Amino acid sequence: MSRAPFILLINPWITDFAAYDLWAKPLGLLLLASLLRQGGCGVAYVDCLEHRGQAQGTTPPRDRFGTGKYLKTSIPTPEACKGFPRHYYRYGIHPDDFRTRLESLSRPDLIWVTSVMTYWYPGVQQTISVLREVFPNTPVWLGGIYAQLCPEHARQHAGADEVVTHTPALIPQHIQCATGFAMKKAKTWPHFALWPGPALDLIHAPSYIPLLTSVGCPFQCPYCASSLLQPIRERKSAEVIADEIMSSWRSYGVRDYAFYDDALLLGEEESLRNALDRVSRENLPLRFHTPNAVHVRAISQKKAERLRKWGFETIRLGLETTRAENQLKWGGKVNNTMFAEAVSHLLCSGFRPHQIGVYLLCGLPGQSPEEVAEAIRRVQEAGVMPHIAEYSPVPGTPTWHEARRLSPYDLQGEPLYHNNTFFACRRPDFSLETLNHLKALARQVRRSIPHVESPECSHGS
Ligand code: B12
Ligand code: SF4
Repeated sequence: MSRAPFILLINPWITDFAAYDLWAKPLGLLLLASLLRQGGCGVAYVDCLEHRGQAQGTTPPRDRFGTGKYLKTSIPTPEACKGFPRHYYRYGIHPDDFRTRLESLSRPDLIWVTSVMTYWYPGVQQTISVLREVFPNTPVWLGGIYAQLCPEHARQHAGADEVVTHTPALIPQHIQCATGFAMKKAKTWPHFALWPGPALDLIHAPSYIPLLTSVGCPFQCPYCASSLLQPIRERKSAEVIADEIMSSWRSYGVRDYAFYDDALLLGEEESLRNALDRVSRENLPLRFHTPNAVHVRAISQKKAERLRKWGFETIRLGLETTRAENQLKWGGKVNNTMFAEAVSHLLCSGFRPHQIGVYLLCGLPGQSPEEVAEAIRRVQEAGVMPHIAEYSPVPGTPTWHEARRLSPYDLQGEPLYHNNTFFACRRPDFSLETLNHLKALARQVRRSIPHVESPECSHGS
């Protein structure tokens, strides 16, 4: 085929014990959509996680800042997790809605399915099986984080014709081999900094906008897959970042923007800072959120003041632990003095305590419950909000090998055991009950933090 192919992009269902749309859009797929369009391909997009559903008859309301619940259907708990004391759900639209949406499209030449958490693979399988029913003759490619972290599992179980794990640089060539079509602007694909912004027009009624200004991270924390997924650090220019933000404001009028960067505030002087200075001069009522945590070491007094002036609303800091030996072992990126200073700078700059959340790792191999409780207390003393991040063993990371040795579950063969809620690294001295107790303790501390609205920043409406 040498005519431009028509590619159908799919954001699959999530299957999990719990899921909440905490500014979670399939950003990778939306970026690919823009690259494909730029290359001359036709694209369509179906989002199994859309909030509006015909068959379920309801649309869950949006919470503050555009986040919210997904539609959900109770489904049987997979055999591997039988006996786990939580209900299991498929999150997203009803299968009948999905079929109706697919049947309204002309037959695609290729179908691309993305994937995020490794333990959401049953949602990917179910999505692909419906795609096969409706478009039996169209090749299905699977990419994304599950595909990259568990390629062999995905090849055996997902039901796709191809599991794509190579870098985006090679995708245009791959499309040409499959369809005969030579993509325009193929030289853009290897360079994230040159990519167009995500195809936001494909999202139905966006309530927030996902932003990615950089890829990669200069740290190599042993439990994290950042360097496996994005080995090269690259950042978009100030001009491009500012244009992306302002054009989405003009097109959608949405106030909330969530950054997905792994290292948003590190080395951002030339780009993010100039971009947000420029955006802030426009006096738009924008609110920025960092659900993926920013580096504590990057928060100087000046930076904190700028964050406030730019309209940052939700700040999440990565503290992880307050024990010095583990701070060093887990990446050496933070210590308690840096943490205390960062919180003080943020509070002095006008952030309210409830706007500052602090991620604490919980249940890593070698970590004791006392260590987590101590960290919760330290965050409480600082007067801000502790959030427990239960350990999810991530394939290919250094801690993964330790986790496999320690866990009684087959982490290698069954990605369902990577689920942070399932907590497969539980052990006699760190049980599921202990984990739940620590989560309750953190919740109790959060409830004790006064929720005082901050006055809007100078540029707010
Ligand atoms: C943003 C983010 C989040 C967001 C939400 C993301 C979402 N969309 O749902 C928030 C903050 C909510 C979040 C939460 C969590 N996260 Co998270 N998150 C990320 C992060 C930083 C970025 C993901 C992203 O959007 N990347 C940007 C896009 C551009 O990349 P991409 O999706 O991979 O797409 C590219 C390619 O894969 C490819 N591609 C994608 N699809 C397709 C399809 C085809 C056909 C092809 C050809 C190519 C292709 O092309 C794209 C462009 O290059 C990753 C780390 C990382 N650096 O990737 C962790 C990561 C995914 N998260 C992780 C974890 C552990 C968590 C938490 C469990 C943390 C915790 N303990 O609380 C929670 C779980 C939440 C839940 N509900 O279960 C782990 C994964 C764990 C796992 N076992 O899968 C990661 C890898 C971080 C890590 N620790 O290593 N996360
Ligand atoms: S600093 Fe954060 S993103 Fe970077 S490697 Fe460590 S955990 Fe991953």
